[in-house]
Amino acid sequence: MGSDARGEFLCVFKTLTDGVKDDLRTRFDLPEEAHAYILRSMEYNVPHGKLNRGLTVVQFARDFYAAKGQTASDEVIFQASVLGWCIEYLQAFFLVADDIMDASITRRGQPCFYKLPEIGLKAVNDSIVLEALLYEILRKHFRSAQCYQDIFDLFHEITFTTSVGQLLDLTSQKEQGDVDLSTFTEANLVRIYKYKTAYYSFYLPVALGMHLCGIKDAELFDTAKDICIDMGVLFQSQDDYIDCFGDPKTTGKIGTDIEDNKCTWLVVEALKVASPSEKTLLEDNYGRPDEAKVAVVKKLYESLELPAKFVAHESEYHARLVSKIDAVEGQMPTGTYHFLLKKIFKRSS
Ligand code: DMA
Ligand code: MG
Ligand code: MG
Ligand code: MG
Repeated sequence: MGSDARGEFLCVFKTLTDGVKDDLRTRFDLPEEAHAYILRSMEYNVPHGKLNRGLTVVQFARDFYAAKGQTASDEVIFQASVLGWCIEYLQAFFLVADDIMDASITRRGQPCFYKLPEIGLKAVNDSIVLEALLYEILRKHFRSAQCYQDIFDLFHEITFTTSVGQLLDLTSQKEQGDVDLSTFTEANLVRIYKYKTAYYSFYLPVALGMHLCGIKDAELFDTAKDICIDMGVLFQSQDDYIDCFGDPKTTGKIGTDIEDNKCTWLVVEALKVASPSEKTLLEDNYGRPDEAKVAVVKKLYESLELPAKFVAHESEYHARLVSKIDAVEGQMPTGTYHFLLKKIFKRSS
């Protein structure tokens, strides 16, 4: 999918935004200022990411029809784009809230929404408005579609799953300064990854594409889930890695995991090889909002050769995913999985 696909997808955002603009006017008796506030939040928080989740729905529709020797109609591509934007709204809703909870500073190369002096904790409500807009858009465009109920349920189910994942992420940390290394286990890590990231980032776009294309076979959804969850686990380990070792100019966000006492790939991996004195060093420096202490942890990660271990981990996961995808060839179109894998393998943003 080239840059024109991204351009076309962004055009649909404009159409949807114009629709929301008009609907807000007829729906509520809003003063101009409140109307502008909602539109600003949408423009600020929804369209500036990589759009991988949204574009995946469109890719799935193209691949599904291509596998039958057909071309997806403009109507199908538009519908897939609407669903894609619904995921991007869902993502905006999660991220606005996530940045508050993680005390983050920047997102997608701009200040986190709550960090804007005129926004602050109003961003809590703005995240709720973004979620509500998803369902407004969905109803407007899918109310009479056969797949509406399934899609509606799926969005709710996966929102619930993701919120449970966020809860696990947030409660895996003790309070700042209270470091309990025993909770940083691989089992806890994978559970957090699966629920907070994999379902909404990978399974949701594929499953929406499947519903849109009329796929009903529950086994095919299970197969898709299996591959997508693995991909999501890889993706979140990358997110953890670049939180510490990425370049904020490329990632668009300044890492906060060490300060925030998070259960991450890096800390779990460090504990597998750390000596007793290195574990004490972690206990004394992890989970504190102190630049010097964060630097001590980063240095420890480097001396434990975590960057090299990460390269190996990524390649191993990639190889496993390729064979999983190869194994379902013929059962379902696999182009979308390769599209996703290509987007994420060795990513730096
Ligand atoms: C984010 O995990 C998960 C959700 C559901 C938004 P994270 O806090 O590691 O993400 P980021 O690094 O982008 O803040
Ligand atoms: Mg975060
Ligand atoms: Mg978070
Ligand atoms: Mg992160």
